[in-house]
Amino acid sequence: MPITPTPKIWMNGSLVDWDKAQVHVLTHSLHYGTGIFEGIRAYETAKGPAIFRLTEHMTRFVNSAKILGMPMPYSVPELVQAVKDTVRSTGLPACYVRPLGYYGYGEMGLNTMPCKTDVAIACWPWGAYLGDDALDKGVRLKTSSWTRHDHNIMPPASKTTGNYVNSSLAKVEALRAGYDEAVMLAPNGLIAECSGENIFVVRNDVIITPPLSAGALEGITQNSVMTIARDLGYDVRVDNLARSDLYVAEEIFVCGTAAEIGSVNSVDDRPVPCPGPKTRILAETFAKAARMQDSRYAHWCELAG
Ligand code: PPE
Repeated sequence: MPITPTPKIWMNGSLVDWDKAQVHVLTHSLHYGTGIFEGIRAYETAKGPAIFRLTEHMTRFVNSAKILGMPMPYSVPELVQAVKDTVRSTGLPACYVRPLGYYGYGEMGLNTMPCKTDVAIACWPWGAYLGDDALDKGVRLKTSSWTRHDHNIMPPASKTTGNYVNSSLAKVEALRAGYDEAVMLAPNGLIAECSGENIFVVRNDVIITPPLSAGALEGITQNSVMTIARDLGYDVRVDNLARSDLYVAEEIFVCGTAAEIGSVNSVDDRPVPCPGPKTRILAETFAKAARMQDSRYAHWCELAG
C-alpha cells in the first residue's frame, strides 16, 4: 500500500520534515530485525482527531521493549504526548500512526547491550487494509503453511519488527494462492491469529478468540471487541481453537487496528456464513465507539489536542 507523505515525523524528541526523517544504512535494526512498533488509528470526530486507545498502545510499545530487553528512553506519558503532537502536525482529521523503536547507527553485532534506542513516530492516511468490502463481502482465509513463532523462538507478545518476516511470508503465500489473508497455527497446531489481525470464531453461540499462549498478540481491537460483545450480552471466551472449529463456525471475523473488523466468508474454501449477525453489530458498535459516538466508550478516545 503506497504511503502518502505528511508534513512531519517525530524523531527522538523533535518534529522533523518528512523527507529529512532518514537513517543510515548501517542502522542496527535494519540488519537484525531488532525494532519494535505499534499501529494506532486516529479517527475523525467533531472535536478533532481522536486517537483510539493511545495509552494502551504506548503501554504495549514499552512492554514490547521490555520483552526484548531494549532500553526505552521515554515514559508512556511522554510517548502519548509525542503521538498527539505528531498527529496534530499533519493537520489531518484522521490517520494511521506508526511509532517505531529501533537500535540506530553506531554499533554492529548481535550484542545489543551497547546500542542506543531511537524512537520515531510517523502518521499517514491509511484506508481499508483488507479492502473496502472486508465487512460486507468478507475475506477468504487460507491456513498458512508457515507456523506462528513459538514463545521460545520469537516472543509473539512483543511487537518486534523481526517477527513480521513470519507474517509477511504467510500473507504473500495466501495472496499468491488467491486468498485475502492467512490464518496461522501455533507449533502445537492450534489457531494463533492472522498475519496482522486477531481472529474471532462464533461456535454454538459463543464468541471465542485464541489466547496469547497460543501465539496471538494481545490485540487492542480484540480487547475492545470483547468488551463491546460482553456489553451486548454475548458469551465471550478467550480459549484455544482447532482448525476444524473454523470449518464449522457460525461466524468468523478478524480484527486489528489497520484492518478494523473484517468478516470472513470462507476458510480453506469452506464457506462460512458472512457477514454474520454478531459480526455486523460488533463492527457497527466498534465504528461508533472509535469515533466518540458512543458515550460508554468515550474514555477509549484520546483527543490529539
Ligand atoms: N496480530 C498481529 C500479528 C498484528 O500485527 C496485529 C496488528 C494484531 C494482531 C491486532 O492488534 P491491534 O492492532 O492491537 O488490535 N497489526 C498492525 C500492523 C499491520 C501492518 O500490516 O503493519 C496494525 O493493525 O496496525
